[in-house]
Amino acid sequence: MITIKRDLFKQIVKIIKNYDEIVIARHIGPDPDAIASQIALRDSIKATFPHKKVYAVGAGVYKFRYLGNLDKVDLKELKNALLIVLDVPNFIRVDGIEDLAYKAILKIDHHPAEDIIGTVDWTDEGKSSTCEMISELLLDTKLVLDTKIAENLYLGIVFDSDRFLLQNTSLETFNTVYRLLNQSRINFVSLYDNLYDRSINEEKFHAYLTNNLEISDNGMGFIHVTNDILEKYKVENSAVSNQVNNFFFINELICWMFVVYDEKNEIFKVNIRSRGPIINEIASKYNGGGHKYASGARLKKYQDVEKLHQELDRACAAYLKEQSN
Ligand SMILES: [Mn+2]
Repeated sequence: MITIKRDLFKQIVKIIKNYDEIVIARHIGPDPDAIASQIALRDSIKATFPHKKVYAVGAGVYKFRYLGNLDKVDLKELKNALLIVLDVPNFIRVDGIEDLAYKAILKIDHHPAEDIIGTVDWTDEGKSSTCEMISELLLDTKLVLDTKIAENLYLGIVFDSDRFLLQNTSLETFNTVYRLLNQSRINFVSLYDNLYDRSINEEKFHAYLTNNLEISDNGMGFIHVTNDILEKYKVENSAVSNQVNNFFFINELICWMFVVYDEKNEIFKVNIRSRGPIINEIASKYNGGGHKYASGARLKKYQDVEKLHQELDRACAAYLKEQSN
């Protein structure tokens, strides 16, 4: 381990040691990486320092309940808390900390940095997942790593890297996964039942997306899923974002955006993936952001959805032109 990393890990353990009240938060609309990293780190800190009060906060998601329970706590009661922020770079997307007056922030994240700057800050865009980072931290410090913690971390890495298919997968990812599996000896194959469990309705909905995706000459895919369609296929709004990673490796498709209207928040939720042009810089102009090749946006007006679509299509055209040169 290089010295810079060792110093960083020392600082991380030190700030955790310094606080007896710790609140661990992550992004709204959480995925398995967000929830698994949060629960794994909570369980590890509690196992290492039994006297500490450690809470994993934010709204729970029923389908990820196998990862473990989140905590219900009156944050107003906490007077001297450390806030640990995982898997999210901006305050606006942190779930469940409105009532918390924290004293310091420890941030661990693999998204490009935005407005959250940790008192101790480990931001690394090169990592596949926050769970990969937490795995390294637990493997290389005295923080406890038990079976359940290792299972959660493995699931987060597998989910965010999409089974090591995505660009964010590195040699270090495999090295960390090897060390995680070697040390914990978990039965990782049996974990896929939970992660990939889905209904036939979701599978039929996937077929609907395939059949109705519009693809431009530039390889730009677009679909706006209306609420009628969600009702017809008896799937939740979140089924749209859950499907977006299933469209990689299609010959005619280099970038694609899925749009769905969130009635509760009166907003169009846009999910974008690319295996051509970099998209997060474009998404950031439309109230969005994320990773270079996996981004999203939230838009009030459908007009802006159309503008974003056009801009991405132009980026695809430019990408294709560059490739042919
Ligand atoms: Mn993540």
